[in-house]
Amino acid sequence: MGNGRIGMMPWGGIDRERIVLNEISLWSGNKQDADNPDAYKYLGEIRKLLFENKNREAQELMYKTFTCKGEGSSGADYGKFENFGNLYIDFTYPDASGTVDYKRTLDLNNALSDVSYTKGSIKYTREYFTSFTDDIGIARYTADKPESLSMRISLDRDENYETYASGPVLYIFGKLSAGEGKEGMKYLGMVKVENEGGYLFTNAGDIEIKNADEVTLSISLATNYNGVEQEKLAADLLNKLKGDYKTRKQKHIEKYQNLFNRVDLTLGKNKNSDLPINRRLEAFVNDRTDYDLVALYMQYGRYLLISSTREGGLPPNLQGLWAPQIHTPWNGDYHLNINLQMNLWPAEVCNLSELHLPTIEYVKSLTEPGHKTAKVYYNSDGWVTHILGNLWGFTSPGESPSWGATNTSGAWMCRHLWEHYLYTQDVKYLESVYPTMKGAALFFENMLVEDPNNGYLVTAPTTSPENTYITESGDVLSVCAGSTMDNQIVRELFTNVSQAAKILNTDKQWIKAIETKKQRLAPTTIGKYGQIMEWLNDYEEAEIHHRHVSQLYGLHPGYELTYEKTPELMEAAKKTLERRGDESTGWSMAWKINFWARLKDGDRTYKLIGDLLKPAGKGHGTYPNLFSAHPPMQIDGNFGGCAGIAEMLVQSHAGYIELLPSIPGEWKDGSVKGLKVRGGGEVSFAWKNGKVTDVDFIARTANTFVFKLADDKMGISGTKNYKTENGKLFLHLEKGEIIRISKFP
Ligand code: FUC
Repeated sequence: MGNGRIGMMPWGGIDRERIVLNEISLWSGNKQDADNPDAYKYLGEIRKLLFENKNREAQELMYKTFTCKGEGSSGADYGKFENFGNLYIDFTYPDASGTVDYKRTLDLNNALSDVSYTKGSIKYTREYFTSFTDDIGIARYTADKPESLSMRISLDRDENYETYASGPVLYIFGKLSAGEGKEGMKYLGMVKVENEGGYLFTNAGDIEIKNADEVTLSISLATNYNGVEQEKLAADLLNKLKGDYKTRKQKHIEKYQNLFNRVDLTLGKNKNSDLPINRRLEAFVNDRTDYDLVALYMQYGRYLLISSTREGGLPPNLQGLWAPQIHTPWNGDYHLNINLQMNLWPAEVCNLSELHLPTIEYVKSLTEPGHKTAKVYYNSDGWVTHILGNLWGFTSPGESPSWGATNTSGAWMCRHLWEHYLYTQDVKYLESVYPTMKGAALFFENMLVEDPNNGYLVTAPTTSPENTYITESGDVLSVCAGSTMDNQIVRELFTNVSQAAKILNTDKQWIKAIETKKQRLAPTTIGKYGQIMEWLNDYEEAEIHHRHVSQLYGLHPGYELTYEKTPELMEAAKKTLERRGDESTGWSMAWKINFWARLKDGDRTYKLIGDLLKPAGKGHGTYPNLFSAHPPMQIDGNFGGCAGIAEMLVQSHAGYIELLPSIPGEWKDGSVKGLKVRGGGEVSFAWKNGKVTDVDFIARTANTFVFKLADDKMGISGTKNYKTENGKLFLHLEKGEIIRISKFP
């Protein structure tokens, strides 16, 4: 459960219930200056070594000089997203006989969860939600016979906490660690216990309920991030609770549904579709006709995004906001060489555009520290950030150049700023993010350097995220100049910033300079295996099945590669994916779903969905609660998979809107409602025998919308303002106009 700020995971135990609590801003660490002031002195030498093909020496020098100051991501200053604590409910039952009819549900339509079971002759029911309206968590316990509920309620955490009870309220509070001499974050959690019938006893550290008819826990969590008074906030939220339970629950559902109900997907059920989700996943291994599971997975991704971020809040981190531990893997941070980006892939297409904004605000907040980092390391203007991202504005390179040197992360994030504009066409918004995009471009305008071996302007030093290559002399290295991903990202950034400047009618001269530099970037090139080269040299990769497929950035999320513009590169992209293989970490398979969808191979796309949904066990795939397994659990795979399913249904990146670009042959019939397209439209349609039948399209903004229609025998109603040309339909629509495209009778 989650409402974009607080997260809860009720584990549903019968004798002992554990509810894992999270709050999105609960981070240890604090602001730090991690920029190494001496780094720039070595930049020239590192580049010289690279251009003399002394890559090993360049890398060695980088390890000594061109990293962050201090311990980087393992340091106390950097910090980590931490679990808030655990709420335990230990039950005593009047009838200790065995449990039957146990059932646990997560209801995506209403953002509710429940547990029910029978012990002896008594049926017990629990209901949970994290209220979108009251901003607190709820756990409610009932039984179908009076006086049947007895329980002990307590709170704990693995470290840095105190807990006590006073009256009907349990408290947990503490202060997290930060770097030396720094103030750690403070937090306070309150659980208010209300019983109907029976007795409530307050002990020193817990609350006991005896023989109640009904018990409700209201869970209020707060931190002092951004100057909030955590004690006041936690108490205020509880004090403000008004109205009866039913009304409050109804309001929660309504607010949630404002977002969730925008999209609907129907793909068809089979005999397995009503199995419990763990069994359903197992059944899917051998029988992939449970198409409804795919629809569910897409909606689950939307549910998770709605639950883990909200306007005015923070982006979803590596665990979304569902960390069961203090020491979250990879610090539960904002990794910026694929992970945070992937979390937001569904935002626009899946009609949750406003949920993109917290991440966009986060990117804006990096420009100030990133400006300093740009100066200190590269003596460049603008701003830069590398792969590590935390709550505290960390922008320096990571402590190990093999993964920490990538400097196109901020530029990659800028595609999110631009895409939000493409989907909303909101010029005022574009104005507000233009300085951030421009700052990222200024950095590369200054930082790019000519590679004397080929005359191209390259990023140097850099890496192709986390992958290693083998040199002719047998060295296995990461550091290089001008990786393919960097070239594609910088080309895209320069293109987008030029377009933005034109729309905003500004920076004419500067844009010319940027355009000139853009022409001098290395093109995406095909190598000896017919693959897309990952580096400027056609090196062998040390790990052929490496999880990152950064050289295909231009296929997805970028769109430098399309069948229309670069047919040979599209074939080379297929070869690249064949060489890499399908099975990998959760997020890597999710990315491959998107790649194959862009390659318009529906059957292969579906095969990858099967790989992603494979029961994870201890490996990669999907856990029984549908969380993605890197392993361990990492939320990006969920979001990437969700976006990939949308990408199978609608694409709008290549200058036109295409429906069903990449569904498998076996998805004969289906329908989808409410997906968004670039240009500012919303599309709903049905298909039969793999062919689109009816399309309802709403222009959310005035524009000319171009459709590529497989079937030209379609009729248009609702407008006369259209023409068809070369298999494309051009519709000029005013804001709010609704049209229907349907098959002629
Ligand atoms: C990237 C990936 C890892 C992991 C980490 C959080 O660095 O290479 O696989 O997902 O992020």
